[in-house]
Amino acid sequence: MPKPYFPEFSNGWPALVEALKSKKVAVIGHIRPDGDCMGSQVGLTRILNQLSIETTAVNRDPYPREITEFVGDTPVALGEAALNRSFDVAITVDCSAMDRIGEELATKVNTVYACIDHHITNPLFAEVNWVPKDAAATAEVIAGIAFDNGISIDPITAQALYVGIATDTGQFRYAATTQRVFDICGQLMEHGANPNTAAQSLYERQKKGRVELLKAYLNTLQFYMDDQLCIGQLTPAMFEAAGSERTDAEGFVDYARNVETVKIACILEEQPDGSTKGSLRAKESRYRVDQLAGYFGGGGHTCAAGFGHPDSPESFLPIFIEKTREHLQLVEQS
Ligand SMILES: [Mn+2]
Repeated sequence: MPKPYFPEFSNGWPALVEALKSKKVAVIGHIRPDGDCMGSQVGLTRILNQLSIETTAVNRDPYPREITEFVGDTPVALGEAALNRSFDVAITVDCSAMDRIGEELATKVNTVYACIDHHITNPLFAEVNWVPKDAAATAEVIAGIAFDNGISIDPITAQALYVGIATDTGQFRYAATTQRVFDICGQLMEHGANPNTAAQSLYERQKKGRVELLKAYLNTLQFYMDDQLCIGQLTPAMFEAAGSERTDAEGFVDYARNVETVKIACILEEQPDGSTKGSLRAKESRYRVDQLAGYFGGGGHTCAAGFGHPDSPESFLPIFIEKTREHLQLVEQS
């Protein structure tokens, strides 16, 4: 695929850099950060610092254990430090909406100058919005724009951006995995990204607690609608019994999604306050779980979405099954 990767946004890069000159910049990611969030924050923060713009990656929550090592010597303010950090300009990365940065940070940030993202439901809430909805990862957007502008990146930046793309594409399996993704990853490797060491850190250092949690989670899986819908459950008690933490459940929904007959998979997770968090996955993009999540006030991508609901999982379950039934009928008719 010929460059430029993102012509519609890359032309705006020089103006963005100009606007940030001599400002203190915060590159803010979403709560409960994942690989793409970390990779995008680390990547953009390092690129801006390289251009002598004082920039820090700011996140309400710390990064999960598996991805912390990719941060290297990047300036970060995470958790408590994020709330105390002062800055002039906010840029959000991988945030589908303003509230994804978390309530605590949102009260500090009045306006977001630039929003770089790839979520189909993004309402374009910043002054500058770089949100190509066909991109597989925010890290793909950042890497592409950097390469379009001839920026040379260091190996830590390249590896972090690579991790963002590798994780958000489900290791290059999801529908958004285009030739552009591979071209950009090839260019990231030229700059020092290493798929093998990345994969070892991401996938081959699982804690025993995660496997214990997985054992319990698999026992909760239930099938509905002629096995087209699979729902799993997680509770605070399960995390405690397994000696695991919230981030250990990352990817569990795929065990439900990967069943041959399943079109839509879901985890209903009981929150400490008794409410429900839903994580949705679709086998194909036409099943539009972003719309299904939207019925409950959530959003996301066509194949991966989420929502929160005030009811307990137990009382919400029949409501959810009924809505999914209606939704799938509409999809099949269209
Ligand atoms: Mn992402």
